[in-house]
Amino acid sequence: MDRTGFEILAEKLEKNGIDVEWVLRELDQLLVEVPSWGFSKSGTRFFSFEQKGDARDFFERVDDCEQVLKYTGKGGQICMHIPWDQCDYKAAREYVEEKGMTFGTLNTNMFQDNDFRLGTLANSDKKIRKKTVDTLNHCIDVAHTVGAKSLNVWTIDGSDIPGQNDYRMRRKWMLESLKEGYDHAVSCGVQYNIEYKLFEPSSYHMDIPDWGTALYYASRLGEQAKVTVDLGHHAFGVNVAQIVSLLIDEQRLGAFHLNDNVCADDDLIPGTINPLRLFAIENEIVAGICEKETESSARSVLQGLDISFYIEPKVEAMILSVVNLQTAYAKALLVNRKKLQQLQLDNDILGANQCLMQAYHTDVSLLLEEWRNRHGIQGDPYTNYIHSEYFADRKKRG
Ligand code: PSV
Ligand code: MN
Ligand code: MN
Repeated sequence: MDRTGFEILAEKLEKNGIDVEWVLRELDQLLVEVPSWGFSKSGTRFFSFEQKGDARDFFERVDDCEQVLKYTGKGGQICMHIPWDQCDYKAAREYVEEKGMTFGTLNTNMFQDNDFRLGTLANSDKKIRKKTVDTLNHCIDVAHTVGAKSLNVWTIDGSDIPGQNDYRMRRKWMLESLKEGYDHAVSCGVQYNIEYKLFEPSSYHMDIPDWGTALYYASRLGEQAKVTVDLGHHAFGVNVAQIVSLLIDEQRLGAFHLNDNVCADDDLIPGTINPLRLFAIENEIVAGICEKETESSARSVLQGLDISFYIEPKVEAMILSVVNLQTAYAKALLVNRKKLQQLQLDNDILGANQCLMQAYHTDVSLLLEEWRNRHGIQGDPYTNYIHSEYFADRKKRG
């Protein structure tokens, strides 16, 4: 009998020292969190274009997310967003669980309120800080109600011109407020992830601009506080893979917000602009998994997507996002680590690069197809979805 394309690939990989069954098992473990907000109308500060069929509430977002799971085999964890997903939370939990899905990280935004014009957790006004902490604690209660294991805290706090704010005072207020939320999160068994961002909405300074500051707060709070790395939140040229490796070593990498970008925080499909960067990041996760000391911290990293598609069709773009992430992860699993380590120790610069790039350049589509087949999914996720009944029906939404 003729050998299948997968069998030929597997033989080639085994010859290069890769245990293909191990790779397939590791693909099982990849945990992808899908953002509810990726299925709804979204845009820039100038305008949001409406597309027929955009999800109108949390329940429709769950329906859309279920399609991603159905066609890719991943994405059964949906991330809720407050205030965008305000609803009957008990009903939401039942709805998600009935579909065999779970709740991923609960995300918070505290900016859609005039009171937050000059900041939230680090606002100079004690009353506003209290209001923010109350909002944060409410989100933690919601996380508890729906069964979400972690909370993502991202704040808008910052300033726009020199002299506007006192950094020291704001650091003190930020720490105090974060601590109140942290204590409540710990009492509810909810992990606390702090997300940093270099810019936006403020342009002169942000109170949590980078991984170092986020790690500073996390360390001051306690073990349950971790850092969220959003790929769109750095200065140009920053090596995100290096940040990831350090945070894994420190047991402080809580989650990713995966996306891609050209100019800034563009929230594009991961791997469409810079697939090598995505691969390099996933490579650090796999490297962490392969070491005894870091295995559990690397395994527990939540591979969340944070994408707000501007003009792309939503479910299709989310399916491609998941497939791109699986692709990068599968390639990272194909790195011959022993060989790479030896080449690095030998200071064989180009040899080490070739070893890494050999994995990157491997076409893993047949490997992913085999993985999907073993999970009862036949064919290409994107093509299958656009030929589905759901795809046609979705356009009929009001
Ligand atoms: C901010 O840019 C951010 O990355 C935060 O994670 C928010 O929660 C998300 O985008 C959606 O606004
Ligand atoms: Mn984000
Ligand atoms: Mn962002």
